[in-house]
Amino acid sequence: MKAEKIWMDGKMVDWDEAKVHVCTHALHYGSGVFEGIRAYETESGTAVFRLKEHIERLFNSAKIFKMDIPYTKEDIREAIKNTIKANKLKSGYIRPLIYRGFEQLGLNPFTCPVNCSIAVWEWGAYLGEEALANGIKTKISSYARSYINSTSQKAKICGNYVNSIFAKMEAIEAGADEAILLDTRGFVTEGSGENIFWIKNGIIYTTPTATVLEGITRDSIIKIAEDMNYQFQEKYICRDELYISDEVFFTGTAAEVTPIREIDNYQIGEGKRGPITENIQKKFFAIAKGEEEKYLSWLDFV
Ligand code: PPE
Repeated sequence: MKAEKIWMDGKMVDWDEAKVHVCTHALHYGSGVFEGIRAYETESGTAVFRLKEHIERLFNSAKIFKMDIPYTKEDIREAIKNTIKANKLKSGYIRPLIYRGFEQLGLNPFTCPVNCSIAVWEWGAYLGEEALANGIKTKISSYARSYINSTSQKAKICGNYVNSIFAKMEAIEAGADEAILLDTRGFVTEGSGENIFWIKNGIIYTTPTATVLEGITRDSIIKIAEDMNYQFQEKYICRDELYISDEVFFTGTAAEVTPIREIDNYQIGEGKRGPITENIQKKFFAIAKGEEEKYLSWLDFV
């Protein structure tokens, strides 16, 4: 993972020079918020997928975490496009990060400056090409998703991801590709960095948003599913309902639409990408690559 240039506080700097002080507040305490965005190659050039919604969520995360971003949404949008251009990136991943910088350590963040950076790089399939086609093996985590009143799930806060990293480490060491976290009551929430969908008798389900990150891919998939005339419902469920689903898949900017073929050694459906998952996945990629007229408004061309 490496590109040429990174945007840091208004300047384009060389990748190797994009450094911070070791006393950066966010490095010690996770006091930052970030976004994960993808750009896809289309016939009319590189397009950023749902950029407006990602910037909106970035500013909402910053608001929740009481950080004043010293730029406007339009500045950030321009900076993202300029960073893509500076790196001649055709398709890949975009990572804006707003973080408490260095002034003083100690938990009070208010004395520290709010710094901003935007990195972009080529990033193929998050869980491997093979995962997109054949599905992945997952494990219900022994780590509960952080209690809803512990921090904020609406905000994409750096420190929130410690919870996900514990779940991810456990999953990998158990021979799985990814974790599924339950909330403190035992209801299914999401993956370490993905929302989850399941299908039973032709109906597509996902969890309500209160206890999970309100994924932009999640929102896209709901709109796509409704457009394709599938029935859709939000529902709180326990782990066993996943075991007996016909199909299960993850959604996320990084993960895109990744089928799940196994959970806790239970085979899901036929143990491979299911037919409805495949239809939705195909539609999603066609839209992202600019092949669907109706959804062109989701693309922001560089
Ligand atoms: N839940 C969590 C916890 C999460 O981190 C993500 C995105 C999602 C749901 C899906 O949200 P969206 O991307 O808007 O559809 N995770 C980001 C970070 C992954 C990483 O490894 O870093 C991502 O996919 O970009």
